[in-house]
Amino acid sequence: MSKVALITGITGQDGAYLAEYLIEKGYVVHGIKRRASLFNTERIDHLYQDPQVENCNLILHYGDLTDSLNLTRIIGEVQPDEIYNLAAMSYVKVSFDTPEYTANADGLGVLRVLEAVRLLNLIPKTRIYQASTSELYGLVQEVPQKETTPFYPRSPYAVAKLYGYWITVNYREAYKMHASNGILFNHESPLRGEMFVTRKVTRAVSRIAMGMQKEVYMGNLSSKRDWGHAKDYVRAMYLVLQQDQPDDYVIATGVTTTIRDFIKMAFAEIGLEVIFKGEDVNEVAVLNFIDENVFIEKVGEPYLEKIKKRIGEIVVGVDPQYFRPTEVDLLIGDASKARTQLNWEPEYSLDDLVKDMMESDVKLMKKESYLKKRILFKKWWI
Ligand code: NAP
Ligand code: F7E
Repeated sequence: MSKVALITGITGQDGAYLAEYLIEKGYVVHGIKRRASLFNTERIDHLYQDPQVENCNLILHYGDLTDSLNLTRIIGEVQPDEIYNLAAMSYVKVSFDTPEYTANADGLGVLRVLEAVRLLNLIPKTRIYQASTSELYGLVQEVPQKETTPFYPRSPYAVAKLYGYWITVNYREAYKMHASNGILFNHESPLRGEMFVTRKVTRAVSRIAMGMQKEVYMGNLSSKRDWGHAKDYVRAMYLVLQQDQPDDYVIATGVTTTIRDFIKMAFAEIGLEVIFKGEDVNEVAVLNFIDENVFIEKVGEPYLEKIKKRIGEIVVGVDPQYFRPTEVDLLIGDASKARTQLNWEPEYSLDDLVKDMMESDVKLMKKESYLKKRILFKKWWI
């Protein structure tokens, strides 16, 4: 008999990779998808099967983490062996604009899932993974951060996730649920949402290289993040639920990098060197040097003449609209517990991640420029 998993947030970055991973392992995967005016299933379209297909192994349900009746009905119908609660309003900056909704979806949403499992008498059967986050550490109280580091959330998103973390622990202790938190540090991929900093950078660098865009405006260039690859991190989620005992785990690479250095790495990946000058809101990056062989190999000869004319010009600036009211300056995780108990190791380095994202975005932008598709790049939300 195949195991049955239910993934909330299946249309997101992690939901898509996790669905693919579990289907490869022979699971039947059910996913909860919000109703939207567009399909919004691009990340999982390659996995989709019509429900009429025999032994269909991906089944989607309309639902929302703010709707407990609907969650209880779906969980009752699906009778999952494992629930991965990945759905969330996950963009920290927007949580300052929509704090009440964020608390509802990211905080109370977790309670709704746990309570549905309890009310449906599924505790002996269903294991629950809660998508907790390194944002819980916020104003960090210890470096590096591990499972025992005190939390100090710095955004409505992180405060909502704090509730999600503790209600998961409480249901585990109160009702003996197999409910675990993965405290995941930032993880990225070619499927990362375009508003998050790494993807914003890899898209912009690809477009600048092809002459589709002059420059990109960023927020705080000095904050530091511990970035891993989402493919490694969904594997950790799976491992968390395969343990006999539920527990909480930090998942991180142990390497931290500034936004500024990530930008340099993205340009360097396609043979472009940028130099940062100035300070604070006046900081800029200027195109300094082109390794023509690398550029031709990674981007293509037709784009070379145009980019050569841009040497000495500004390609990155700062716009304070991207600053946050309270910032998380430094994240670096210690995943020793996951390494020892889950036997989890990341396979991708930061270099591998940058390469994967740049290759994908160069390809994507070439296709979009060929199709002359209008890319809404300069919209304020990215
Ligand atoms: P993501 O790409 O933003 O995906 C979030 C998913 O949640 C999407 O499928 C979204 O649906 C869905 N969603 C949002 N609000 C919902 C609601 N009210 N009801 C039902 N579904 C809803 O996020 P991700 O990067 O995959 O992250 C997955 C989870 O891990 C999130 O909980 C996030 O907070 C957490 N996390 C992420 C990271 C990271 O670095 N990626 C690190 C730590 C923790 P739409 O497609 O319709 O928007
Ligand atoms: O910002 C700085 C920004 O939006 C990273 C979510 O998945 O990971 C993510 O949250 C850093 C911050 O991710 C821009 O100020 C500078 O310091 O990519 P981000 P995040 O806020 O760390 C955690 C673990 C989650 O749980 C969340 O769900 O980059 N930054 N300039 C910028 N950030 C953005 N987005 N855009 C900029 O222009």
